[in-house]
Amino acid sequence: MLQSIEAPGTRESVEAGRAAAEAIRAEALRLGFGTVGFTEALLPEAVRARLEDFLAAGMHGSMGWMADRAAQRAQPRGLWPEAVSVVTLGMNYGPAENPLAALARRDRGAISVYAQGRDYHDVVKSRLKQLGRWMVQRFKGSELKVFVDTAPVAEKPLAQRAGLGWQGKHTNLVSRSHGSWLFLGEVYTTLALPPDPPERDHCGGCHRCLDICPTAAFPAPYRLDARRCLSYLTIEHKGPIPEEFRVPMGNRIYGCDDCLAVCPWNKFAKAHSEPGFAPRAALRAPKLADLAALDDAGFRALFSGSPVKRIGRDRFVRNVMIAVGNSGDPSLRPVAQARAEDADPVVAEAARWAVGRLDEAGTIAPPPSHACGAGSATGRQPLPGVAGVRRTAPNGVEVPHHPRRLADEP
Ligand code: B12
Ligand code: SF4
Ligand code: SF4
Repeated sequence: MLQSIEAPGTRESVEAGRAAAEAIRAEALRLGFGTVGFTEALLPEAVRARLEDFLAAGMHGSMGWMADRAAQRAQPRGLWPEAVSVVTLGMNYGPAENPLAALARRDRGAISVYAQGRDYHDVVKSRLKQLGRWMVQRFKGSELKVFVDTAPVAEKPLAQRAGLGWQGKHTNLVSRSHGSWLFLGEVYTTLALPPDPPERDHCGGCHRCLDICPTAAFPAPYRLDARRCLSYLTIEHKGPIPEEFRVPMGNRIYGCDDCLAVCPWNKFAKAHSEPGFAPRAALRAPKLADLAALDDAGFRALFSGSPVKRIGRDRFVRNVMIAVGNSGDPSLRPVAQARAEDADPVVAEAARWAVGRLDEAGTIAPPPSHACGAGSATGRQPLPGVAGVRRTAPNGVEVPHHPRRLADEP
C-alpha cells in the first residue's frame, strides 16, 4: 500500500515528504546511526545482472542462500511488493587501533574488528526497531520492515543510491566521512520519501585494497570471488580449509580486514563511540594456545553475544589450528599435537597439518608477517602502500607495491 503523506505530486506532498525525511534523519541520528539516506525502492537492472554473473560464476561458493533468493535480493519489491522507499542507514564501527597490527603477533589470533564486540546484528537491529516504532507512530497508517545483513537485500547498492557512499574496488561501501567502517541497515517503507542523490565513485586510480589481499580474491576491481576470501573461508566455509589458502591465512582466525584497513578514505574515519562495539579484552589478541583448548562449553561461554558463536567450536578451532601452524612458534607444537586426534575430523586434520608445518619451521624460517601491518586504520598513523613499502607475498617472496596511486580526492 502506497502511503503518501499528502495527495501525490502536489507541492504540499513534496514538502510533506521532505519534512518527513528530515524528521526520520534526525531521529535516526539521535538513535546513534552515523549516516542516513533515502532512495526509491527500485534498483537498476545492472545490479541484477551483476548478481547473476557472480552466482553463475559460482563465486558465492557454498552460500546457496544467495542463489535461492536472488530475485528478492536484486529488487526491493521482489522481497516486499508494497515497498515505496528505502531508508538506508550506516552505523560507524571504526576501530581505535590499526587492525593490521594484530597480524604481526603470531602466537595470537586475529579476530576481525566487526566481531570483537557485541554482535552487530543485535545492536543495529534493535536501533532499527526503535526507529521503525517511532516511524509507525509518527506516520500513522504507514507500514515498514527493517533489515540488517541476513535478509535478501542488496544493501550496498541501495546505500550507494541513497548517497551513503560508493562501492569501492573491494566491493564494500566506502563513505567520505566514515571510510570502510560502516555497518549497513535498511527500513523498507510504504512512505513516499524524496530520494537523496546517489554517491559517485571516488576510488580513482587507487588499488591498494586489491594489492593487499593475501589470497588474490579480486579477479577484477569491484568483483570479489568469495571462495578465495578469508572472510568466507574462516566464517562460512565448512570442511577443511583448502591447502592453497592455509599459509596466506596467517593468524586470521575469524574474518579479515585487510582490504578495508588500507583504504585511504579511512583517514576521515573516527573511532566509534558505540558501547556495544567496544572490543572485549578477551577477543582483542587472544592467545592461540588458550583458544586451541576450547571445548564446546568453553567456546559458547567465551563467545556469548559475539558473532563468532555462530560458526561453532569445531570450525573455530579448525581456524585456530591453521594459525598455530603458521605461528612459527615451536612452543605451540604440543598444542597442535593435543588436537591431532580431535573428535572432529576436520580439526584433527588441521592439527596434523599444523604439527607438520611447525616441524618444517624448525628448519625453514616462517614467512614474515604482513609487512603492511604498519598501516593505518583511521589515518592517525602513516598509511601503508606508499612508494617503497614492501610486502610479502603468500609464498614468502617480498614484492613491491604498485607505485602509490591515490583515490581521486582524499
Ligand atoms: C555475502 C556477503 C559476504 C560474502 C561475499 C562478499 C561480497 N563482496 O559479496 C563474504 C563472506 C566474503 C563477506 C565478507 C565480508 N563482509 Co559481507 N556480506 C555479504 C552480504 C550478506 C551479501 C553481499 C552480496 O549481495 N554479495 C553479492 C555480490 C554480487 O554483491 P556485491 O558485492 O554488491 O557485488 C556488486 C559489485 O560486484 C558490483 N559490480 C560488479 N562489477 C562492477 C563494476 C563497477 C564499475 C561497479 C561500480 C560495480 C560493479 O555489482 C555487484 C552487484 O551490486 C552482505 C549483506 C547484504 N544483505 O547485502 C554483507 C556485507 C556486504 N558484509 C559486510 C562486511 C562488514 C563484510 C566483511 C568486511 C567482514 C569481515 N571483516 O570479514 C568482509 C569483507 C570482504 C569484502 N571485500 O567484501 C558489510 C559491508 C558493509 C559495507 N560498508 O559495505 C555488509 C553490507 C553487512 C552489513 N549489513 O553491514 N560478506
Ligand atoms: S577480506 Fe581479506 S581475503 Fe577477503 S577480499 Fe578483503 S583482503 Fe582479501
Ligand atoms: S579508494 Fe582505494 S582502497 Fe579504497 S576502495 Fe577504492 S580502490 Fe580500494
